[in-house]
Formats: sequence, C-alpha cells, structure tokens
Amino acid sequence: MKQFEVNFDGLVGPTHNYAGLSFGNVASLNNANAVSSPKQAAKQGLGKMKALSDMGMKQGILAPQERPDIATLRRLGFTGSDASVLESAAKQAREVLLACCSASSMWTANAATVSPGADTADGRVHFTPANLTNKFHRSLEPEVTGRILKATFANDKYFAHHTHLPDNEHFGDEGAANHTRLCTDYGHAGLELFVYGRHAFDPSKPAPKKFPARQTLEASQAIARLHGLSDEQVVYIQQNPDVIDQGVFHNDVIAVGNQNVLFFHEQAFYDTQTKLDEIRRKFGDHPLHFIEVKTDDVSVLDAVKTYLFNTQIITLPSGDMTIIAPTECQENDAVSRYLDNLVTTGTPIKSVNYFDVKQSMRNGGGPACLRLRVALTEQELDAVNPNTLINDQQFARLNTWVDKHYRDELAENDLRDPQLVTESRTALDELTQILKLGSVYPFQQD
Ligand code: SUG
Repeated sequence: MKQFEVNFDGLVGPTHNYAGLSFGNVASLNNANAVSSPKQAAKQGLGKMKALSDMGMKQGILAPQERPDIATLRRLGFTGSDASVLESAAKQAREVLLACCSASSMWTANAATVSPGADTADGRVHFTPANLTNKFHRSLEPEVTGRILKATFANDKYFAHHTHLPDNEHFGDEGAANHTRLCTDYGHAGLELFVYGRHAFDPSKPAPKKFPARQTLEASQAIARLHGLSDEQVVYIQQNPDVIDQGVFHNDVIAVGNQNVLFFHEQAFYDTQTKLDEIRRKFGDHPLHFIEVKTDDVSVLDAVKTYLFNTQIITLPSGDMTIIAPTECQENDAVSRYLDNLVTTGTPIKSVNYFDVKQSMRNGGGPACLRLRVALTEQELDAVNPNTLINDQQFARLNTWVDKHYRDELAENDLRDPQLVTESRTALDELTQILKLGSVYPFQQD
C-alpha cells in the first residue's frame, strides 16, 4: 500500500496584519504596527504549496478563519450593527479589536496535533485541534479549526476528530508545532515526540523565567491518551527553558523531524542525552540520524532570526530528502554555510530549496509553521475532501480568488473599516464553495 505525508498549508486570510500580539515571539513584537500585504502573503503561501506539488508531493490546503471576529466582539459586550461593534471596539478596546482581526490561523502547524492511523489504537487518523490558550488572539481559533478539519477530513471510517482540550493554561496546547513524528515509512507505526515547555501541576520543575512556555506536559499527555498511543510509541521531552527565554516560543523554531531524521539545535532540549537515548531505544533497530547543530556553528539567536529549524524536511518521490527553507537562511552567512555543508555530509538530506515567505516570517511564521503534516495511506487520501488538495486547477482558482478579494496593503486603521468585514465574508463564502467545505464560519450560521 502506498503512503504519503501530505502537507496541509494554511491559506493566509484577508486580514493578515502585524499587531505585535505574541509576547515571546521576537518577530511579532519587532514588526508590530508595520503595514502588511495580505495579497502578497497569500500568494507567497500559495507559491510554496504549488512548488511542493510540482516536486511531486501531495499538497493540501486549510481554509482561514473569519476575521474580524465579530462574534467574539459581541460575546465581549459590543452591540449594534457590525459597523458599530467595530467602531466601539476600536474606541474602547483597541487591543481586543486587534486580537479579533488576526489572521493567525494561517500557521496550521498550530491548528492541531495529528496521529496517523499506523500509530493509533483504532487505526484511524486522529485530530485534536490546539486550544492555543496562551494568546488571546489564538485562543479564538480552535472551534472553527475543528469544523474546517471535519470538513476536510470528512469520513468517520478513517478520521477521528476530538474536541480541543479544556481552555485553561494547565492544558495549554499548541498542536503540531510541539510534536514531531519519527518513522521508517509514513505508513508504519512511528514514534511520536511531544515537546512541552513546562509542567502545569508541578511548579518546582524547570520553567522559563522571561517568556511564556505555551505547551504543558499535561496537555501533551492528554493528546497521547485521546489518540490511543501506547507508552512505547511516545517520548515526552522538555524544551530547554533557556531557549524559550531567547525567543523559541514553539519547539518547531529549534527542532524538526522527518522519517528517520531528527534535526535539532544542541540547546533545544532539557536533559538531551537521556531523551536521545530513549528515542533510540524506542525507535528500535532501524537507522536513525540525529543531526545536532552546535552553538559554535549556528547560535540560538541566528536560529531564531533565520528559522533554520522552521524548515520543512520532506521526502521527495525519489526517496531523497530536501529542506524547504525561508530565504532568511540564505541571507545569513553562518546558516547558509551550515546548510551548504549539511547536504554534503551523507545524511538523507541532499538539497535545500529556498522560499520567500517574508510576509509570514515577519510575524514569526516560517515554512514549517505554515503547514500541518498528515501522514495518510492511499485509501485515507482518497477519503480526503478532494477540493482541498492542490492541483493546477485549484491553484489557478485560488490565485484568481486572492486577486479578486485581497487588499494590497493593510494598516491598523484599516481594521476598523466595516467594509473589511464585508470583503472578508464575501471572500470566505466563495472559498467555502471552491473548497466545498459547507458552512464552517459563524457568519454562515446566523
Ligand atoms: O503564535 N504569530 C504566531 C506565529 C506562529 C508560528 N507557528 C509555529 N511556530 N508553528 C504565534 O506567535 C503574531 C500575530 C501578530 O503579532 O500580529 C502571531 O500570532
């Protein structure tokens, strides 16, 4: 049976903007109030999807959320017409309005944690949307994310959908950004690595001092239980609290895995050697490549600046692996030198492909943040909503759709424009038809 890893990239929504919402995410804070280009952002994302599809990869797409989130503003006490809801929120609660306008669902690495059927007790692919409790703007995503996932993976025989974990910091869950899976082949049982930032119920354990640890151990354990993973298939690893304090707000900013390769910075984890030993033991008697980047070669600062580890390592149809890296990696001497050398060292990684995803990078989202990995067998892939898979025709339709509906520029003042609500809803309504998702958005359910 054939098996694939399908990347489901987030489509950047029409309100993509820079609002400095993510304390602990250096790029988000540094670019607060910059003028964004939603059109360029969406096109950069689509360009990456098309390129991966042209490389022979299976590529999917996940729809964005409805923003401005008028329903949440109403829940917070703003009343009247949509226009007056926006106007009073802008006057009385600027920060709340900004949070309700964020297009952050584009980073689908935070949409959910996914366990392939080969790993789960009932043999189905399991999805748990991330509750994203640590940031208000992101905590608005899980319900609609759940609906979009159900409309994309709409078949109970193959897919199991869970409700996101309780919305509380004790169970703070950031989805696949803190989860990676090692395996020999995508369709064979794998080893799921859950990386957490702190212990919610034991404050005596190490934790960062400056920036928040978004993912808790207890959340990771709950996901493993929900997905029916056995202890022998799971490794829980604590992120090094010191690197969280240097801006590594998700583990995928400092480590990434694919099949039998784990690519990580030497400072990524706490108690690294014990954890690497556990991974080796549980992975069994198969070749396994730990590619550990030393601080002398690339500093944590450079890793955070360039997103060297927020690269996608993908296995091409030829069997070789390639790295999908942001152009920031090419522009940094230490990092580009490291990557040039890496492809010559005899690991399965044979090449690097650079992509311009600067619109997303400026908010702290690299190529790997923009995608949710779903390992699927051929039968499972056949059960996926086919309109959510990228081919030449869907790519062309989505490009035209972006051209028709997206603004070239968006600044903070534009977010209080009631016309943006209409534009965004019109665009999303059409998108649900292109992707045949049904009514997933609050405005479609009124
Ligand atoms: O949650 N940025 C996102 C970036 C998410 C990156 N994802 C992964 N590492 N997988 C975040 O911090 C910034 C929005 C703003 O400031 O306007 C933001 O939400």
